[in-house]
Amino acid sequence: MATLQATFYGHTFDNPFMNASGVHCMDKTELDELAASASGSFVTKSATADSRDGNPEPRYINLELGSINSMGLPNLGLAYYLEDAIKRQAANPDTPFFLSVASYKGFDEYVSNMKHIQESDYTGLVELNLSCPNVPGKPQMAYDFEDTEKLLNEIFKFYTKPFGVKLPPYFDFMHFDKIADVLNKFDIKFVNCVNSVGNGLYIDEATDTVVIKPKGGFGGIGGEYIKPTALANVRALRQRLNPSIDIIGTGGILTGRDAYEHLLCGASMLQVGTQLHKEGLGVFERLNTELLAILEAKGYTSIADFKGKLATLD
Ligand code: RRO
Repeated sequence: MATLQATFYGHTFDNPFMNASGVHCMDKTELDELAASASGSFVTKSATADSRDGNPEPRYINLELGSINSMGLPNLGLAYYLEDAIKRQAANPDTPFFLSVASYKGFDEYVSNMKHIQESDYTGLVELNLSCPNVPGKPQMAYDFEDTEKLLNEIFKFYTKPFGVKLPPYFDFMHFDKIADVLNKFDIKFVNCVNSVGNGLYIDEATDTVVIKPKGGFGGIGGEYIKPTALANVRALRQRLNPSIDIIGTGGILTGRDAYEHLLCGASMLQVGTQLHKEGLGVFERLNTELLAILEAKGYTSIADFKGKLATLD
């Protein structure tokens, strides 16, 4: 009998599946529902220092092959998620989850948000989102390699708890090399590849208009459209990062086969965004069943049997 148990930063999860931040994780009720679902773990909506309403609607649309969004970091504020996280951790110390933290204002807010967490009683995992594509007028932190290094230097001056970074997709080997060089200088515990493919544009065939209101219709693309890019980023970073840095694979996971491919590329945990939005929490049960069937058909007994073992043709 095969197991889907996932090992990640010294923790063992029942299975590698979790939500991607932004989907079904805005408040305590949604987080409770995730915790009670067949997901192996979960992550909170990326928090900013102050609560935010986000960008004007419509700001998220499901498409045949994925989704487009420009939510603009709507969230209930870091204090809300942190207080809830402290309570959850105290109630279930052996059930780790991820607290996602971002910044709307840039560098200084990233630092002060991490200080806030450092000074709190929360000792669990933090996913530092360096890749929100939807803040009008603000570039993504992780596309600026110098600033990313400066930020991590600043954070490591005071931060002592485990954290990882959520990255945008990169599209050039030079950029894979550069971000890996930066990240390998620090004791980060994981990277998450990838956030949505930033600033795509979808046009409605019936109306000849864009489909979301913010930023003239430009928004982050998720779902089926982005699986090859996501797999490339997981694989390229697995080949370049220190082995102690685990990888969360995110992007285009609709089926057990998609999950299996992310694991082959070297992911240890898997996040589901668009398909969770489309299908609801039942997606986790289905993905578990489909992935387990693949392991059994191939004669594997655990994820360790094939994780990172993608074959090439040379
Ligand atoms: O809230 C958003 O607009 C958003 C965020 Br913070 C993110 O990291 N990725 C995304 O696609 N949307």
